[in-house]
Amino acid sequence: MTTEATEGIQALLHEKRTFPPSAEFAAQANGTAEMYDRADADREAFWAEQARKYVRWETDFDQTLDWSGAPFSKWFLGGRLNACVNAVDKHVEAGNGDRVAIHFVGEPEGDTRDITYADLHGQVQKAANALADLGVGQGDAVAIYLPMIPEAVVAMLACARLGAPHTVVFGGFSADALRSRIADAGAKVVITADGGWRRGKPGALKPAVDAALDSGEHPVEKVLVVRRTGQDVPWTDGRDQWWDDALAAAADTHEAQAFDAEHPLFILYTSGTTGKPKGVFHATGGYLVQNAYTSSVVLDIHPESDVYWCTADIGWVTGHSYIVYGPMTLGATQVMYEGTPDTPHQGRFWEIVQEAGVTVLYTAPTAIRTFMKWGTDIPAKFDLSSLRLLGSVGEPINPEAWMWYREHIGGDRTPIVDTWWQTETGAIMISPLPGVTQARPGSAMRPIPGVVAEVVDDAGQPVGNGQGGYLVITEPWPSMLRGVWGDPERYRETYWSRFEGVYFAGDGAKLDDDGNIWVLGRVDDVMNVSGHRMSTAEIESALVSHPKVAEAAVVGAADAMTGQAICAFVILREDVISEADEHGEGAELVAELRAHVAKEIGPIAKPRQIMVVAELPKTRSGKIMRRLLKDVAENREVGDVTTLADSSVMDLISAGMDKGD
Ligand code: 6R9
Repeated sequence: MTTEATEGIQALLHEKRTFPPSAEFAAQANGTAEMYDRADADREAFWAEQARKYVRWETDFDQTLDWSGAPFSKWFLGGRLNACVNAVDKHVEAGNGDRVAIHFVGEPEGDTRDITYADLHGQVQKAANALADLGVGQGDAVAIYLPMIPEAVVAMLACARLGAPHTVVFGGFSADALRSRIADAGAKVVITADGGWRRGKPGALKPAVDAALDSGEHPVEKVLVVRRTGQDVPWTDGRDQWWDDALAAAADTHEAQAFDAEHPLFILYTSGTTGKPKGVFHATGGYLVQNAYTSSVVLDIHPESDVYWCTADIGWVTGHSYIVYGPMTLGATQVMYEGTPDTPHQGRFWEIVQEAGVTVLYTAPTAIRTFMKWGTDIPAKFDLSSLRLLGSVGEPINPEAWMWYREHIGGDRTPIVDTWWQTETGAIMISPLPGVTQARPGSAMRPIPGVVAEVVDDAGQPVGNGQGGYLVITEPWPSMLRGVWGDPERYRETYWSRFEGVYFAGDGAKLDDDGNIWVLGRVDDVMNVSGHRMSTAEIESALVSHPKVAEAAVVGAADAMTGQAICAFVILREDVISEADEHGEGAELVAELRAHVAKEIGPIAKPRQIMVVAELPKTRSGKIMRRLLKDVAENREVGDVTTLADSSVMDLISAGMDKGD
């Protein structure tokens, strides 16, 4: 992917704007320029320093890294720690028990709760005792299937306290998905809720657990049920127990034990390109170190003064790393929101920012583009002046969305950190340091101090500036996955076999003229049209740069003439579309958009087909499921939609397609 790929990415390479931090921001920032030099000079010493700075070790480690069994790594050998003690007890002992840990905002308006570190300390001890009473001990897996409520955090931390690896399954996943994860992890206990609030209505969760457990063999002995919505739930006596009752019956104090740095902290399932989901697992020490460090130097959290808000769901790795383990190890105050951005109105996020005085906001490009679609007048109604830093994660952020985010949310003032990382990397890997980097809209910029990444060609050779290739990590890092649960061979095969001795992330990337990294998206999203390789992200970016387009998804559909043909699905911006666009033939608009892409990238990038749609199929973590769009574009029956946030979206798109043809 050398010369061909770079032909197609020139459109992004012309982005030259840079945004340095203000002197005021730089002066207070946790991340500094000299960290790059120090990490380069002695990487292991640098990580050892971060480990001792951010994490409390009950027994100090005596060796930073053991890479002799590569690609299996061990970090902070001899060290012993407890992740829950780091996230909770440590802050109470330091006299910060009165600090709010979680400012919970439920979906129903007015349903808020402030939970201090001292409150949490009480709850995690009781929950740990309750789990221990059910027979959960070190090494026993626990499945967590909960909505975005504080009990999810308490449940995760109580497991960590016991050394019981948790596996959190998205509340939006089906009973089938839950069953396969429970079985693979060998979970003894499931923690769930009666239901959760979603778009003004209670949505049931418990029946999915029953369905998962009713169909055949499973290792589950007990189910703990949190009361959230108060709806009726089916009950299995002897197996099911209310969370409240279990906690009430449990002892108040729990003495935490320290575990080996390499003890597994959690398993999180993530879908690969084929086959069953992989159980990515992380080790306690290295994971905690890199998450606390990046929460400090990238998200710039100052625990004594910031109000931080990460909008991710806890069932996604971003929720694990940047709601629970990173910010809480620092002792941050954060907002946790249960609902969707448009319930009960499209200004809900900005209302929360205003009311809670949020200073650091971490969200996803898909959300930002949705806000763009809803129009700038909505955030303009709220006072967002408390914000001082914005973050982006999950997919490439196109320069237009980046600029909109900075201008309309950040008041043209805040730095933006576009953070590249994965479930597998455990923590942020490539990102600006907000007080140092002159960020360029659309680029994740450079590996953070301590991380070494490269862009390589097909043969594994580093590409030069201005060229594209594969993004690889060339040195081990503390929060790297320790493997695929129960399948060491799959770990080696999936991540370490494409290029000799380096980790291949699965993403394509390019270097701009200044050597900054632009992540283009998964290489399986790279199309080949008449022998030209093009990234779906790049064409999406061109489409979104048109004033009428809010969001776009592009897929390569099989084409007898050209190998693959570009098919685009676009959502229009509500505040700029005309009557004609909305109700007319649409043919003019489609021609206008094709011409726009041709102008931005070149005639070769003109989509064969552009479909105007009302919604795009997305997973609960906000990723567009291109596989489904490809089914539509190739006139196939639409495949498995179980991981969609809203499975009816595909019916609408397919119906529109039939009409359109
Ligand atoms: C944290 C998370 C990982 C994949 C990754 C890449 C995409 C994430 C990105 C980004 C471009 C960014 N991705 N952050 N692409 N720029 N800042 O999202 O984990 O769910 O495992 O997804 O997401 O394609 O490979 P995960």
